[in-house]
Amino acid sequence: MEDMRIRRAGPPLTLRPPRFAGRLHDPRTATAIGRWLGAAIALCFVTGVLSHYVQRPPDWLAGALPGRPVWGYRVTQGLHVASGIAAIPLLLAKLWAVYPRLFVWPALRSVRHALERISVAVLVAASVFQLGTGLLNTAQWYPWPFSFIPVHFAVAWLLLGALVLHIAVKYPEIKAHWSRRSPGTLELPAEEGPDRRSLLAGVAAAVGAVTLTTVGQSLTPLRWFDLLAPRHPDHGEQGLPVNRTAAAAGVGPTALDGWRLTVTGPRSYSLTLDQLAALPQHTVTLPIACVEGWSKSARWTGVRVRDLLERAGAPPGAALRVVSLERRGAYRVMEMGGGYTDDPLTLLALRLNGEVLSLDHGYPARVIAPNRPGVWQTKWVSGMEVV
Ligand SMILES: Nc1nc2c(c(=O)[nH]1)N[C@H]1C(S)=C(S)[C@@H](COP(=O)(O)O)O[C@H]1N2
Ligand SMILES: [Mo]
Repeated sequence: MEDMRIRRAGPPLTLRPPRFAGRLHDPRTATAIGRWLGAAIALCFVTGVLSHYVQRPPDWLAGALPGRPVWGYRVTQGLHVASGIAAIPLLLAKLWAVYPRLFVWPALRSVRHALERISVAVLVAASVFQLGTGLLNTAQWYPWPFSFIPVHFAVAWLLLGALVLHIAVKYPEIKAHWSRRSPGTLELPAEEGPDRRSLLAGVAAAVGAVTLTTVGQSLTPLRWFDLLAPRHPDHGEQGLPVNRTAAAAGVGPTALDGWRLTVTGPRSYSLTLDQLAALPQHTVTLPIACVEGWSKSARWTGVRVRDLLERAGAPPGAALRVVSLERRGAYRVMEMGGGYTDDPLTLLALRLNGEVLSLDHGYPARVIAPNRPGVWQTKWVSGMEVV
């Protein structure tokens, strides 16, 4: 009783949201950062969708995927991971620039305003989710109960939808603040001011720093600066990083006892390693382009897959299923469309950079094909089936 009386006597109790002034939280700053963030997300989305369909093509596409350019997947996946990493400082800066709007009062002014706030909430949640899960995936760390690929793919579309909606809703403001010279609203300062320029320069420096210290994992001329990426192109036996070791895959020397390659088709056969090595050998230079972002070119020597298929009586351009010795694991069985099997660059490789494949690189035989995700460069091959 006493308390209430005293309070009633004082000044009226009102919730006062914090006030934010200055150029760093104004729409011009939000627009300046937002367009770079939008560009990074757009690039990340397009390359991500491409990567998804190359890795998991629907049936109608599987036979049509091309082996050229040989570096195609390396470039699109490198861009996907680089644009995602660059988007992280941009997203943080953008959220910092606009967070005062969390405190707008009244919180909901109209139905339209409520919908706008919900769409921003979805946009922020989807962006944080995509960049967070994507970054952890580059480190092969999956601290969540769901399967990464389908969820990352689905949320990408949610993010795209929320982003398109956001740009549509904000279009008048974006237009007014797009360029320094546009008159926009009256309160827009005519000149940029040192504070905004320093903020934008700081954000650009952060983007440059995270890019420079990670992009060398796939853009190998910059590998000297690759300090922060999980993989370094130069670390790994025979001059190539290893993604999954033989020990991790449960492939030990005993698993190799009596190894033979079995080719199943109209005229099935099997070969020992010596017989395989006695067939015509070809050498190709092709990259492993891992979906996790690292990539490195290497020299591979082995038998052309199309020669092996022809020997099994398969028609040219037949699709193929490849089975690994590995007992479990998502990449034990791989399917390959006719575009790859017919390609003279697609090999069942026995040697890497001039040496017999090490066990970690897939001894005794592994697949190497052009313009394909690393996950499908199957190691420890034991069987090939004409489909
Ligand atoms: N059988 C089998 N093959 C596999 C894998 C696997 O887990 N099992 N990992 C793939 C992945 S994700 C990549 S990036 C490449 C890496 O090849 P490397 O370890 O020889 O560099 O192998 C692929 N081949
Ligand atoms: Mo990979």
